[in-house]
Amino acid sequence: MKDLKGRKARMLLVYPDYTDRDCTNKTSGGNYSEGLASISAVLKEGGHTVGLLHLLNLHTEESYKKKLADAGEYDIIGFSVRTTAFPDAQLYIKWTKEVYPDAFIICGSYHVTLVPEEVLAVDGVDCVCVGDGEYAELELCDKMSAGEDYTNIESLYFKMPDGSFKKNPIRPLFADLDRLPIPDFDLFDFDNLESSKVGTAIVVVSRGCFYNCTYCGNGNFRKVYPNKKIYARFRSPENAILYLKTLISKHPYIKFINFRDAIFNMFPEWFDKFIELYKKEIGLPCTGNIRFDILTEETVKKMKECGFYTVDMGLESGDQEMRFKYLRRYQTDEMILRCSEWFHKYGIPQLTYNIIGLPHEDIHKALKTIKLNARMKSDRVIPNIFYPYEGTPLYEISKEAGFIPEGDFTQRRVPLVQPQFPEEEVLFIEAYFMHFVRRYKWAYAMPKWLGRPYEKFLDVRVTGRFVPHKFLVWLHDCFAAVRNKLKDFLVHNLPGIYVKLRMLKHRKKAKNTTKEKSKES
Ligand code: B12
Ligand code: SF4
Repeated sequence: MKDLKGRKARMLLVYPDYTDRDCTNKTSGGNYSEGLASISAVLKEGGHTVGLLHLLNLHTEESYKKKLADAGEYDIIGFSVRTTAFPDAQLYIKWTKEVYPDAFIICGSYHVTLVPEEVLAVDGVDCVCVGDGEYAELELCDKMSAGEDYTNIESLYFKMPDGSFKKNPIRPLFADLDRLPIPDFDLFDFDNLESSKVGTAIVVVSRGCFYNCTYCGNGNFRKVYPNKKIYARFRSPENAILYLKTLISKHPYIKFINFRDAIFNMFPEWFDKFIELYKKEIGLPCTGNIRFDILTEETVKKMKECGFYTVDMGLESGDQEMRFKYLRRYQTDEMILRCSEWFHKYGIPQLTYNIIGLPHEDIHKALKTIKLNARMKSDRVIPNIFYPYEGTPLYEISKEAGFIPEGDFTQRRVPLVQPQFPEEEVLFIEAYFMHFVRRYKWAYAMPKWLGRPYEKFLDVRVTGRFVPHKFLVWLHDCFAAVRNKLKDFLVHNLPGIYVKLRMLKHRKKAKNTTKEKSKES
């Protein structure tokens, strides 16, 4: 039992914040994490000290130990562990124990919430936090500081001296997010975050989501709480504005707001009220994740007025059967196309998120995703390769079908091994997604007598038996490496030019959309 004998606790948060393990030399400013900034604000309010070890790339033992030593001395070391960061986190925990054998190690975040016992079983881990962590950690710091028994704290599981696990009940969620302090943005080297460099702030004014998409962890994250009904919550519109004002006053160079809330328009009434206030009080160009099925034309019109310069939408699959049967996203093609028309009408460019390589998918179904994007006239598309998160329904479906390979698949480019949708085809669709969306858009814009044969020609170029998928993927990888280097160079050395180019691009897009609109009318 650690006893700080009346001294306030010092906590170091370790955040492995990278997804590409091959980029040891890549310099990245990293991402903001609302969870860590919120924990820090609560602990600091309680008088404790908080530091951050923001790991922006895969570290070697030597570089990690040096960074840890440079960070100074701490009583508690907390690791934020999302699923794909878990293998590396285990290494960092081992190396931490070698440097500070007496450090108290706690792990939290999404992977821990999904499989707490698996994380607690890791050598060196003393405790794990299931679900939201602010007040569990505050209690831990307070009790450790006062020399009291801390093994009864709600939401924490402990490894006891005899190796057994002590699992405390999970504390109920509180409904009112306004009782949280404004996050501690300065925990991060905020001005150097990836987003700050392009004048953007990543903002999260909510917790959770009440939908049940089968590939997403949210359905399981909420199950851990005794009062899971209130899992999806937002700060009040007024408090969310206060959050933004605090952020902007500290970092006045912020010119764009990127709301990363799971679904920004989850509560339509809240959303309508918030965007009215936002228009009056903030007015910066903004974007966020929007769902089709709860949208009205009136709201889209208000979004334009309040400053939405683009919207992000999860389309995920263009095959309606896949959406209904495997993803539990009950949105028809008609509904999607109707909402998309509203965005065109009011001149808000659309970005869609798409998943390739879903269980039971094949190249023909994936082609439908490309085609639906083309019919929607999506302005930007992000194709992601499906990753089966443990504990999600789609993980179980993949496992049952025998698509999950043995051993560690966290670093595979295509995690599922499916005979009907081989790796090279998945990678090909991912690589050439935008290329084909553009071409199908042309096909749909042509008169039918020309568009139809062109569409058929494109179909053969995607799904034809003799398409050299593997070679084309290799070619694309070479091109992407050069393009990313150039973007990195601009962001890190000439950020001003990068922001200007980005603004120019958005202006050009907005102009094109207006032109298209006037042509249509
Ligand atoms: C905003 C967001 C982002 C932002 C910010 C990321 C971040 N690290 O916070 C951006 C856009 C950068 C992002 C990127 C990615 N994301 Co994301 N993202 C979200 C989202 C929508 C909300 C997260 C959030 O801020 N919640 C609010 C905060 C307050 O809660 P929190 O982060 O959970 O933190 C609390 C607890 O977890 C806990 N806690 C957290 N850390 C620690 C540490 C300790 C020591 C303790 C004790 C407790 C603790 O206490 C916190 C306060 O209560 C969630 C989905 C959702 N839940 O709605 C997905 C989600 C977290 N993302 C996910 C993924 C996969 C990614 C990417 C890997 C995607 C990709 N392929 O690039 C990257 C990873 C980037 C990274 N370095 O983390 C997954 C994670 C799944 C998993 N099992 O790990 C989620 C759950 C969505 C999903 N698919 O299910 N994401
Ligand atoms: S709507 Fe988004 S955040 Fe909510 S369950 Fe579905 S994928 Fe997850």
